[in-house]
Amino acid sequence: MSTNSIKASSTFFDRFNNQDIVKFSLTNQNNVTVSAISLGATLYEFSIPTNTGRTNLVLNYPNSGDYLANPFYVSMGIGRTGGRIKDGQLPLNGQTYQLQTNEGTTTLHGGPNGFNTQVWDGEIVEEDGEPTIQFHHTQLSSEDGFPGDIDVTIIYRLTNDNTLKLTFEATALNEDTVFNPTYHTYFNLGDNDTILKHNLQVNAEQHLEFDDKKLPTGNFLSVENTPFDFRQTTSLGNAIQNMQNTPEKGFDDIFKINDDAINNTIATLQDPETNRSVSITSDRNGLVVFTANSFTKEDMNFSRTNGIGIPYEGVALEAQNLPDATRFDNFGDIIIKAGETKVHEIDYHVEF
Ligand code: FUC
Repeated sequence: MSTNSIKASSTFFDRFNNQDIVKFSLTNQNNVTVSAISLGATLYEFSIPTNTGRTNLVLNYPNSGDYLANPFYVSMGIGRTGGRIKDGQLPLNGQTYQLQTNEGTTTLHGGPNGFNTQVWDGEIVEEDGEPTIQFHHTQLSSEDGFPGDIDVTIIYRLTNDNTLKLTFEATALNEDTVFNPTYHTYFNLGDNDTILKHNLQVNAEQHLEFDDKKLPTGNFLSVENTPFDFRQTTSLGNAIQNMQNTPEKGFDDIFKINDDAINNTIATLQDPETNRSVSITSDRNGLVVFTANSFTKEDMNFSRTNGIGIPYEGVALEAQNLPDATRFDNFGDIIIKAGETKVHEIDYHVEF
């Protein structure tokens, strides 16, 4: 007889590029379900029971093909490196590696063959008496152009206090390389089509200055007296309103997490209408906030909005190290030495 308090299952999801895509699910004692599909190790569902049924707090699509039909990485696993690398040129150990590019001259989110494009080997693995979802993939240098091959495991653990713990483990198999994965999770906690009524709090005194390609210049800007000031719980709708004079008409920005918040709560998103919230814990110094300003009606087959995309439909909160970190001395360490293993964790704690 099983004594697990977390229930696990796996089912066929669909066929994509001649491969079976599998969906794995975990459900806790409060009837909270987390599921993931093997394409991109994507977070597919983080659903809670409600008075009328269930609500999924993350954006998703019905088919695997929908995920790569647009450039928005909807709730997908991102790696080797989240964010942009200037000119696709990775400085490492005094050398420069030319990577594959996928946004003009820039390498974005691991490039055109990044983690999100891979079909991961998934399985339910019991750990400490509870099931977990574990995705495994060996990312080859010959595949994505980064130096060295890495063995990567992404683990989903769900607790009975409604926390999803995402762990990334990477071992550099043969050369020094870089590892700065994230999840491109778009939350919409409410019952509306947009997040404009949500509140956001971010433990960041500073955000990054960009050039005109959204590449970091290396300068840190104070959030004080700007729409970037989320130190106190702030209306996201008002903040977005105050960004209407920017090309993005919203946020697509990188916050530098305060030192004392690292390994603790870095940000909290809440929907006052439904009283639902998610708090994010991370062991790294960056958070991208992307308010889905440029979502398009076409090519975004969202389940939530019946097959169309809507600007501000969700907010992507991408916990990671500051991007392009080997270019700047003070951005943090994303290097894995040959033979070494590095582990990172992002936790989402929901309340409802
Ligand atoms: C974020 C942004 C990018 C891009 C992507 C889908 O990471 O920084 O601009 O639009 O999301």
